[in-house]
Amino acid sequence: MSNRNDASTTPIRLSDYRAPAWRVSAIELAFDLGIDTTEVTSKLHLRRDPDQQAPLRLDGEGLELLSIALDGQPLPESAWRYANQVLEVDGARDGSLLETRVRVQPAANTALEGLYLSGSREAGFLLTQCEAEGFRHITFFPDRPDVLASYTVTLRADRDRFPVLLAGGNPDGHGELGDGRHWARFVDPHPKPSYLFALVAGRLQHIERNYITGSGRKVQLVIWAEPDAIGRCGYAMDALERSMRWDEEAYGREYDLDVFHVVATHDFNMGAMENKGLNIFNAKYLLADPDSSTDDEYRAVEAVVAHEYFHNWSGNRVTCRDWFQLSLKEGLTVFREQQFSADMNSAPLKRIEDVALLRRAQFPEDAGPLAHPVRPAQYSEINNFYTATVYEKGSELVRMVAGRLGREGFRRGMDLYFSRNDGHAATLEDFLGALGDANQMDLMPYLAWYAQAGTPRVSARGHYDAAHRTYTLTLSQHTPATPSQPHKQPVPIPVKLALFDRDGRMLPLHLAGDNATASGDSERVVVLDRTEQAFVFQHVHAAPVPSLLRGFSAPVILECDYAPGELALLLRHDVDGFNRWEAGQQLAARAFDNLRDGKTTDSLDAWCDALAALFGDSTLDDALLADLLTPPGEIELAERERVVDPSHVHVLRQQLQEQLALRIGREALQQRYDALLAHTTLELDAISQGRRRLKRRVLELIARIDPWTAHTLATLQYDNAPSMTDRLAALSVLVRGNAPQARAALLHFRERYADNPLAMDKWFSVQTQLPGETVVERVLALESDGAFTLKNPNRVNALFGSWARSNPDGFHRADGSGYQLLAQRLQQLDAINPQVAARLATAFNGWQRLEPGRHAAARAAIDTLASRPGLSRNLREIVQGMQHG
Ligand code: B3K
Ligand code: ZN
Repeated sequence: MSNRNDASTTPIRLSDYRAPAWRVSAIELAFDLGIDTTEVTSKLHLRRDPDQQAPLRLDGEGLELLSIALDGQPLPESAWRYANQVLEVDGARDGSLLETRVRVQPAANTALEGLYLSGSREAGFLLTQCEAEGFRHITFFPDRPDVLASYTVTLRADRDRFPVLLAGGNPDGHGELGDGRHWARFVDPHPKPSYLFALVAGRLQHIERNYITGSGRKVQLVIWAEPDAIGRCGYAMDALERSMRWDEEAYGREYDLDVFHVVATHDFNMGAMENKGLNIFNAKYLLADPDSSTDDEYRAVEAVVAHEYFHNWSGNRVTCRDWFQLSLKEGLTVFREQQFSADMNSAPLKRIEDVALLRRAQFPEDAGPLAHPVRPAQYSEINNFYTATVYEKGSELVRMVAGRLGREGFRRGMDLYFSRNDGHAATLEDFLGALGDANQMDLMPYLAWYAQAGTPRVSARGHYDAAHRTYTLTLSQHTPATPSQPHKQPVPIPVKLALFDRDGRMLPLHLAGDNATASGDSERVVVLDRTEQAFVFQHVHAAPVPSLLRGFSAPVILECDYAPGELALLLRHDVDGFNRWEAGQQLAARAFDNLRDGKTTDSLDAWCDALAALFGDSTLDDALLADLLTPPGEIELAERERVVDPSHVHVLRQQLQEQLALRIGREALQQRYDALLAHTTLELDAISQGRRRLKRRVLELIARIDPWTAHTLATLQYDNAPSMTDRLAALSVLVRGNAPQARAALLHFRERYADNPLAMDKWFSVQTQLPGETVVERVLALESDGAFTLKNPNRVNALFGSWARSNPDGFHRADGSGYQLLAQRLQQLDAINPQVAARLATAFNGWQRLEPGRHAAARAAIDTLASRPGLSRNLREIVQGMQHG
């Protein structure tokens, strides 16, 4: 356990890991709950490791110690010391019982870690957030994930103020206490780490449903929310049931308690939390109704409900030995969630969405000052490592390995992983070991991926030998240096590929040296595990076009010397929906280069022509067409530049879309828009969602070439929209286009949704997407709106997060005003909520490659922030990383 005070940035290192000297077999907790003060009594049943001599040390932060007793005897002050967030106790032995009583202050807890108040003092409720190290804000404990204990939790509180009392585990009685107070007890039969502890208390309403597991056990599913939100929980309940069934069918995993509680809160630092038997959700990922949620939000609710549920096995039953193994549960659970979403919706669209996210969020992280391996070697503040690298790249690593094993092999490996490690705290070696052992395969070479930061670059060169009818594909890999990792090893890179002839047909593959069984298939995987390798395909009758990295078979950047016509061919003919989109993305990036360099328009022409042709193809799925019509985003395009001018990137991307719109033609666009509009519904099925997605994209393209018409259509769409998806799409077109109609629509939206915080977040965030100079002024104006507060993480992210992350042109103002504003707010926010401040500070990522003027301005803002006294460990680690990374 750590022994650090707030001023300390002494890193914790993976190489320093030691098994705990003291464990806790069981903990009995009793809470006397109150909003201003809550008292917590804890009884720890201690076990000592006979091979270690260390004294008993327990983590505890900000606790007021009221009493302490060992084995029934009150301890004199000389027998314990509480300093630097560690309580050291003399005289404990194996089997001792340590009893402490502490006082904490929920209403004063603005960091939303430990026990805190959500909402107002009058109407709000109490809840906890423990991962990663929040439990030490509640009581003294060895607060590390490899200490697994059985929990018995008793809650006592005023019945009127806290009619609902919940904790993880199964209910084990409740009753009255007299003088208006009542109690409830919960017992969790499954030993768990402290980060999975949770309680909730307050005035909440619920919906419930019985679920019968595959083996016939009855489980009560209950979703809790505040009275104004309970009507929006039905979709989450359906999603929960689908998730439970899916995990039984896909992985043979059943739920293991009698009850499963889920609670929604508006005050939460992240998306949701998988506490055992008592999941707690940011309302953003639980509540859904057509009037206030978009289609994307519906899918996010389904995905996050599934993600947290899947953690019950990948995270809770098998947990992490230490926080360096975080991706063991997060990468694996993201992967399982992605599989589930692909099964529930469209697999290619899901893959497109996931890869787009990886490129937008993880590749820049891997290329910037905060780059870190999926299993970091050290950290100062663990909450800073819940990153796209640990989650999204972590999931890609699982996907690669799963792809190597095939569906059945992976299932066999997962069964072995779960059975070997059930009830234990495991490592990534345990994971790869089980998957490998179940398949007689050595997967340890994949550990190199977990240890090495940076995105590998794979370059592919093809050579066709007409005389011998061979096609030689030479693949090589190189991973650029990242902070503190100058030299990189080659990693195993599975490249799934196919070859197309010039008519767009897939060719049978005969790889030299291959065994006969695989020969003749039209798709296969080759593994590049050295710096350079050549793969020779035989009996190839004409120079083929390779389709590489199909389905995005490895998280790398592929560089291939395609001619524009070859990419256009794949965009038209590839049967792999993902690779079809991918060909379009590559071609669009080259079209962007054409516009920037002004030398040729070959790629621009090929891209526009291919898409104009596809636009007229009525067999194409609307949602896929919408994605095909969307070029890579500004962040992704900027990643390709050596020196970045975000305004220039913005202008060029706009021109790219203008060229596309002109090529498709205003008439064709408007006809398509009208046809889609005629089908406007409220339905949530895939076809209706696809129509809305395409309608938005078409409207945005019209706006590039005929703003007046687009704004007229958008105003009508806004006024008549039956769903939030259509309403917000229209509002976004008006705002981004600086349309005169935007003002009235914004006023209307503000009034209509004043009482709906999640909809109000959208009102804030859409306005941060204003183009150009005026956005900093708009952000300042929005800050003084009565609905803005730095205390609510969703609101902070809606305003500052959306601005700094999703509007690069509006954040990176040439005069540095954007950087100064963000740095000032980060300092204020840090005093309220360090986790949210630290995450927002990562918006400075990429500053080193900015053009000289912005580079200097960003550096000045970062340095000024770094020099401020009293920064939290969270924010300081990020800001110093930005400076020195
Ligand atoms: N495990 C939580 C994240 C906890 C973040 C702590 N700072 C949510 C999830 O990944 O499921
Ligand atoms: Zn998770």
